Amino acid sequence: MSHTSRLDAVVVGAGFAGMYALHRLRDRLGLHVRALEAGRGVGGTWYWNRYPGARCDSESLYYSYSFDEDLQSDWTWSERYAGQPEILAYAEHVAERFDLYRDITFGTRVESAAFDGDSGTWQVCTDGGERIEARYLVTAVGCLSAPQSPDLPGAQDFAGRILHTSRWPEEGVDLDGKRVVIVGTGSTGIQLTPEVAQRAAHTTVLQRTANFAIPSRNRPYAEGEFEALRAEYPRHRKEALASAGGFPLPAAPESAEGLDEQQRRTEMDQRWRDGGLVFLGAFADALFNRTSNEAMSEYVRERIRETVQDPATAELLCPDDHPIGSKRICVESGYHAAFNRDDVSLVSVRENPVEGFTRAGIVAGGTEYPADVVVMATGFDAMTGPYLRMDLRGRGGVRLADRWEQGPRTYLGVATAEFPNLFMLTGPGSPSVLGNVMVSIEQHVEWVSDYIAHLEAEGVRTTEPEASAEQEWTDHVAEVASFTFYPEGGSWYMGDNTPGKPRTFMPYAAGMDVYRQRCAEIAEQGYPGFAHA
Ligand code: N01
Repeated sequence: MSHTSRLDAVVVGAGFAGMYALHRLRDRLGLHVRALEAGRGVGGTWYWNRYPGARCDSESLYYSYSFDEDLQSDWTWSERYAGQPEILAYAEHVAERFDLYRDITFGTRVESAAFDGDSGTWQVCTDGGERIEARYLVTAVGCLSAPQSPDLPGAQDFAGRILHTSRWPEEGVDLDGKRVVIVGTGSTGIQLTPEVAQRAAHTTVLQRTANFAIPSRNRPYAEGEFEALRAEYPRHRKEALASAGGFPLPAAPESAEGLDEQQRRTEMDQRWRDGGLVFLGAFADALFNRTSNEAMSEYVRERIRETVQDPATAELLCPDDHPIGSKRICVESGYHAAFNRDDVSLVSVRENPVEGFTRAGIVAGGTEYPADVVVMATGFDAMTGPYLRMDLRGRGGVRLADRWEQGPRTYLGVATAEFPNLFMLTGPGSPSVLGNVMVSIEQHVEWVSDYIAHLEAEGVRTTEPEASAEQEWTDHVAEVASFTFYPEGGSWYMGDNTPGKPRTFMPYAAGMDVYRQRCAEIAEQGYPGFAHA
C-alpha cells in the first residue's frame, strides 16, 4: 500500500556525498530531510566495491572529511592508501557519530522523480512503493555507481559463477583452487588481479586495452607516523584545497621540453619511487604537451619491460594507443609482477573480442577459456548512468534522458535547466572524478547547502539554471577538455565504454581550485545564472 511522506529535502544516496548532505541540511539548516539508499548500509562506492584488493588511490591523509575538527582528530588511518574495509568502517563511524542512521532508508532505490509545477515540489517514487514529496531533490548518486557488463550470450548456460566487481557478495567468494577469468584491466581489474592470483589455481586476464599503472608504494603507517601527520592537518587540508586535484603535488618543471634526458629521468624516478597518482604531475604540461606526455608514457613502458620477464607478455601490457592520463591512470600493487607467475596468463582480446559463455567457460576470438568463476571488472556507465537509470522528469514532464540526449548539460555540474530545485553533487560538468573526490564532495555539499540556505532566507520557491548559463558552462567544460589529451583516450570520461552513449568529456578539467573559485564568485555575486521563482 503506497503512502506519501512530505519532506523539505530528499537526498538520493548515502555515500560520502549523501551522508554529508544529510548532516548539513538537517543539522545546520534545520530542514526535514531523508536519505534514500539502495544498499543496506552507508558508504556508497565503498559499500558496493568489496572485491579483493579494493583500495583508494588517494592517500588516506587526504581522503576523509575535513568539516569536523573532532572527527578528524579522532580517526586514525592504518595505511598510506586505505583499503575498502577500513574506508567502509570510517563511513559507518561517521554515520554513528552524526546520528545519520535514523534518517536514512536503506534497501530503497529511487525509481522516478517528477517535478510538479503547481506545488513546486518533487514527487519521488521508490521501488518499495513509497511516494515522497519534497521541495528539494539532492542527488548524491556517485559518478561510478551504475555498473555495466557486456551483454554476452550463453551466460545462463555457464556452470560457474559470474560476478561484477561492484556487486561483490558481502560474504566474500571462495576463490581458493578455482580457475578464474578476469575481464577488464582498468583500475579495478588491476587491483583485483594480484589478489586473485594468490588464491586461484589459475588466473586468466582478458585485456582489451593495456593501461598505464603506477606502483602505489602502499604500506602500513609506522608507529606514530599517522599521528604526526594528523597533528598538521590544518596545513595538509589547506594544501589540498589549493591544489588542482584535491591533494598537493610536489613542484614540477613546466615541461619535459628543454630538459635533457637525465633531468627528465630524475623527475620521473622521484615520482615513481614515491608511487601513486603524483606520477602524472612529473611535468606540469603532461596532459597537453606531446613531448612531456610521450616521455612519461615511454618511461612507464620501460618499467613494465623491466618487471615482466616474458617479453611478449610485457609488450602486451605496454599501453600503446592513448596518451598517458587521457584514460584514468591506475595504481597497482603487484599487478605487472603477477604475470611472472606460472599460474597467471594474459590474453589480448583487442582483435579477438569476448563473444559469450559456454557451459565450461568464456569464449574470446573462438577460444574457450575454462573457468569456475568469471569476474567482470568491466566498469560503469559513468557520471550520467546513475541519473539516466532513474526516470527523472522536470518542468512540464520533460525527461532528463531527452534533455541530455547529446550529452549532459549542466550549470557548474550542480544543476540543469528545467529541473527546478534539483541539486547534483559531483554531477557531470564538475571536477569530481578528476582528483580526490572527497574534496569535491565537501565543496559541493557546502556550496549547495549555502545556496539552499540563501533560497530559504529569501523566500525563493524554486531555482533553476538559465538556459544561457547552462549553455555557456557546457561549452566551457568542452572547451577546457579540448585543450588536453583527454578526448584522445577511449575512456569512460568520454562515454566511450558505454554503447550508444554520446561522446562528450563529462568532468570539468580546469582544476578543483579554479572551479572552487568560480563557484565562490557566483555565490558572492548573488547566484547569477540561476532564475528564481
Ligand atoms: O572500469 P574501467 P574500472 N571486453 O572502465 C574492459 C575508479 N576506481 O572499474 O579499456 C573486454 O576503467 C575495458 O576495456 P577498454 C577509477 O576512477 C578507482 O576498472 O574499454 N574488455 C577496461 O579494461 C576508475 O577509472 C579505484 O578497452 C572489456 C575495463 O573493462 C573507475 O573507477 C579503484 C569489455 C573497465 O575499466 C572505473 O574503473 C577502482 C569487453 N566487452 C576503480 N567491456 C581506486 O580508487 C569493458 N572491458 C583505486
